[in-house]
Amino acid sequence: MGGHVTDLQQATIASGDDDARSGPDVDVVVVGAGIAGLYLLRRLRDLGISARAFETADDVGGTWYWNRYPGARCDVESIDYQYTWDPDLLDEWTWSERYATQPEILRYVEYVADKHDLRRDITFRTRIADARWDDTSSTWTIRTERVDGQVDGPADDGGGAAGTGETIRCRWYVMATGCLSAPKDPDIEGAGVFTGEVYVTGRWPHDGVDFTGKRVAVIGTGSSAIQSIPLIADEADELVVLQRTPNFSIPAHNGPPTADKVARFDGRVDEYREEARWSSAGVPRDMPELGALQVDDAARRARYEQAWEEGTIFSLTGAYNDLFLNPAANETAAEFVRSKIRSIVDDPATAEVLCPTTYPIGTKRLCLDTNYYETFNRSHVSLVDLRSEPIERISETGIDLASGRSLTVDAIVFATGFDAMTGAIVRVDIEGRDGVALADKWADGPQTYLGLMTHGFPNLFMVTGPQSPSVLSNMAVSIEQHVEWITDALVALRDERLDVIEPTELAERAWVRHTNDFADITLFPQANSWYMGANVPGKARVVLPYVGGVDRYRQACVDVVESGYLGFRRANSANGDRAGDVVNDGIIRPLAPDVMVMLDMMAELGLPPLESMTPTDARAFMEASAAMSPPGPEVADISDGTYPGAAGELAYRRYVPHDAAASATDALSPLILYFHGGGWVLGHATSDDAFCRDLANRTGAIVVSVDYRHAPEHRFPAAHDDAWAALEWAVSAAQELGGDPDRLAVAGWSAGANLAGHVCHRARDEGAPHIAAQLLVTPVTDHRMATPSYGENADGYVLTSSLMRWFMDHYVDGARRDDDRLSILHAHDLSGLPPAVVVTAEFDPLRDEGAAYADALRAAGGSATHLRAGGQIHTSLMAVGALATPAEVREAAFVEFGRLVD
Ligand code: N01
Repeated sequence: MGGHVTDLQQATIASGDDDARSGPDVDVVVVGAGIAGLYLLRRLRDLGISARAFETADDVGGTWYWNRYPGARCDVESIDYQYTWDPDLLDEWTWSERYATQPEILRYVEYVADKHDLRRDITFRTRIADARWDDTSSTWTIRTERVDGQVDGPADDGGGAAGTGETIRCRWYVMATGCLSAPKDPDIEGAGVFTGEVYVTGRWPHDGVDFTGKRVAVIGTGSSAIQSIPLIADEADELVVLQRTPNFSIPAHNGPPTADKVARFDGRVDEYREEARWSSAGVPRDMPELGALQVDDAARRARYEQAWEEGTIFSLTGAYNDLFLNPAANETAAEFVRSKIRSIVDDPATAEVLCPTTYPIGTKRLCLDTNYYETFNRSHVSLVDLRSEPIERISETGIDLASGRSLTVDAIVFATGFDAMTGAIVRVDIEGRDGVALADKWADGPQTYLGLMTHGFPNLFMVTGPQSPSVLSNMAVSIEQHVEWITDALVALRDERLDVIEPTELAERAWVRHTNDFADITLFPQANSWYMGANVPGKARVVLPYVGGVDRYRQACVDVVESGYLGFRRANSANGDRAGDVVNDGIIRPLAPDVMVMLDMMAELGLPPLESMTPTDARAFMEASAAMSPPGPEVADISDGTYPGAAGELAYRRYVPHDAAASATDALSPLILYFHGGGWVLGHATSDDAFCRDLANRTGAIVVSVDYRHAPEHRFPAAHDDAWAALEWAVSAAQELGGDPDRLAVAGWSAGANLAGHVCHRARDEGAPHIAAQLLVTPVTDHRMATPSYGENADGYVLTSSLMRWFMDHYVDGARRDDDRLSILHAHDLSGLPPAVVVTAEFDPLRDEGAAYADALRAAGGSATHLRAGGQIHTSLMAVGALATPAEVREAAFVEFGRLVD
């Protein structure tokens, strides 16, 4: 291989580097000859990039080579789970069932390997002993080990004895090792002492097993167990299933592909596949528009029945759009499946044990079965609930339970799962720059950029790595996407005469955060699942797959490339001093994920911009939107009234916090006078209702939200005059409102924050009243509308710069905008003002003027706490109950403000 010079090496050689001239032995080393490894080999070959693959097994197939247990099938329909890169395969291969069995899928993979002559690039019966990055030559040195004798496990789990291998130097190193290929170590005492037959589902004997006449125990009730149990029960004399956590399973209804599916696929294969690539799970589906709680019980039941009959892992949890977000919605689907279990299983006690109750449905991978629950109606099948009767140890003859019972069996089947997603990667000894071991870097959970690469390990790629959609998607689609992204990245390097690629620390940190934040807005973290690494003792508990969906993820990968490999350092290995490195540092998805989802939904609705409406229509539109928002937290009391504005009576709403009611004494609470947002044009005393409730509860203050006159009917300074009138009234009526006039504070959002800021100026100028503190949430402070944040956030984040101009134009003439009352940042004097808490949002045209105001208050000798809401937009903090990610900064602001007020 050493003498073989490819196009890619040629690009490096042309740069005149001596190290490169000797060249690596091969461009790419691929680990694994499963679905991913095979496509990678084919594509690299087509691109003129040399590659060698290493595989522990003695043939191709990956997961389909190892998982030969009875009943093993793919839980994604065969129409979806097949290669798309060779379109002729569709004519050459006919699947015999809707869900193909493992032997059929393995035959398919073998057929593809033969057809494309891929085995010639694969060294079988060989595992990777270690891999080391050399920063000087920018190559990986890989040492392999021959697996002599019995091959009974994937690369990294010690199957077979080790023999001498070889040492290969390559430029790029790709782990195509699969997400579920490293079996979990048996963590049951005595696992080695049993003298009967022992089987592990993920390493089933190639000749099959005959359980006829035998007493068999199956440990575990995940997908592998649920698929195999009915078939083992067909043969065994006695079968005992040991269950620690029950799983949700729905019937696969296997058979020929359904008419619906065929109609959707046939005759429009290319469109279908494009839909799959841009779908949320890698399978085309109609996305639900409704939440589960938006329909009545009968409609919901009918929808779930339909999903049950449909029989796909996506049908039930995809029945409504909030099943992964809202626990109450999820519970409706969970209870539906429990009712099915109770109706199928004859013995009520057994049925209850089989009913999952400790985690939301879908947060452990849903199973598809054929007669699983029915199997427990067979007289020779029994179930042990390990939660009430744990395993004490495995003995020579069977399994001893803590209850004192001993199960004597002839065979034990371990269906105990995998060290998923990271196991197969970190079990290989991989050392990156400065000798850092990947296993150490990932000790507290994987850190990747896009699940494709990891900082400090240049030129190391992962196919469907952690923090990519992988196991939450149709793997066939995700594998092809990754193989294509990786090979495109190599071609781009070649085109630009580069050969090193590595994510930056910033990009990686942001992606890890994005992945975790996304998981945190879903119910996934609530389950002790292998998605969370929770099935392996000692493994970091962190969400492993990217939960944002195949479509969003693919778009991120596309955007990274279209932005010139954003978040990557790329280099030519000939440039030892790094001077010529191409570094495009940055963050691909800086918006908080729930904000991103909300903006996507708004974009899909194609709403007209507010500034294209009349103020009347814009107000009606805002009212209609507000009606769909969550109501906000309960408070002890709400009352409405009017107060004397500068030109007549105006409305207010008073919120009594829980604490004030609980104390039920004559003691007065702090009083917060609140001014709503809406650009002096929109909104009213109750339009920020949810925020005011939260403000009251978290500060323990009485909050009084006041209306004021709006433009264009009432132009500047009408709203400012009303704000002052409201303050004077609040002081005089404080005790009546239950508030302490000596602990009076003001708060506001946006234009309302501008009013709150203004009344502080005027109270100082007039010597009274005393204002204890001011809370300014994304305030308007500067009339010029010319800060960098106006340019950066001009479009797309609800408050656009054109909408802000529309507000300003309606409220105040250009000539009057530098008035101190409006342009509080440029007021003649900023000293002597109440202590302030100023919150700014990263993606807000008003960000910089809010920050400048906090700075200016401090510069004038005052106190100002500035909280920056990273990843948030102008409206984020108001979305109480609707957006999860702004809650942290909102609470921090309330805590600080509450401290100042009290
Ligand atoms: O593994 P699992 P799996 N004592 O981790 C139990 C894919 N797959 O191999 O939940 C007692 O789901 C464990 O209990 P608990 C598919 O994505 C795909 O079945 O940890 N019990 C659990 O019940 C699937 O999700 C197909 O409390 C112990 C079981 O063992 C993934 O592979 C087919 C135990 C393990 O279930 C993994 O499925 C099969 C102990 N010490 C699998 N340790 C397809 O259709 C573990 N358990 C493509």
